[in-house]
Amino acid sequence: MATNTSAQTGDKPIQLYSLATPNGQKIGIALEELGLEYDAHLIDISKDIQYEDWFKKLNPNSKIPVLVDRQPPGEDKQPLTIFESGAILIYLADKTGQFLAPMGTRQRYETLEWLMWQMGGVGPMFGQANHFHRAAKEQIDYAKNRYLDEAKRLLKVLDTQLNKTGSYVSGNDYTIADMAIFPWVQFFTKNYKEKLDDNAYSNIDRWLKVIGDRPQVKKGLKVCSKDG
Ligand SMILES: N[C@@H](CCC(=O)N[C@@H](CS)C(=O)NCC(=O)O)C(=O)O
Repeated sequence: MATNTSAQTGDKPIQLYSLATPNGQKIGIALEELGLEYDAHLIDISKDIQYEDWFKKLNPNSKIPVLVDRQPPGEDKQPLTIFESGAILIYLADKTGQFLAPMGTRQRYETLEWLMWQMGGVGPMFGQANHFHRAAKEQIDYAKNRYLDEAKRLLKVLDTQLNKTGSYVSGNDYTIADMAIFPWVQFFTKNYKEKLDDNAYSNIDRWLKVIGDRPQVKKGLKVCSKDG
């Protein structure tokens, strides 16, 4: 099978290598919200493109998303390559001064706390729940229950937090933490609706609607989608 040896590139300042999975969608949403110019390159992980040498040079961990910025801030004008969706969100927020409060403010660390909660909890647990319920070659009840229970617990934590703030995840402002959590929670509550208690997450329902109605979010969710 012929494989690419170098990264596809376009002429925009930012090059995004991604796929419209929840981890990829976070970055599509952020780029649309920030109004930045970018070229989007679809990486089909079902075809193992992430294991090709050119991609491993961008991310040695062989996972989407990856972002290359040819116009990074600061003295060093060399292109900046960055992987891990949480790191990319912090980078874009710092580059533009939007959706993350400035250094030293309490608000910044509250947002980062919830961003890390998504990266260390929601992503891995929802991902494993989905794997054992939908993709695993064997049916392993222990694993199915363990990850589904943990996903439900995390949803309850989020619902309680949204009840407390009455608006967005880390307070009154819409931030990169909302952008990171939204695609995973939307995916999970849609696909596992029959396994979740009815009306258990009314604060999440409100928040999903507010964010899901944003035109930038609607557009961002489709970036690098296989459906075009
Ligand atoms: N912690 C990483 C997770 C990225 C990740 O798991 N990406 C998946 C798609 S959602 C992937 O590229 N999987 C390909 C593979 O595992 O081979 C991030 O948030 O960027």
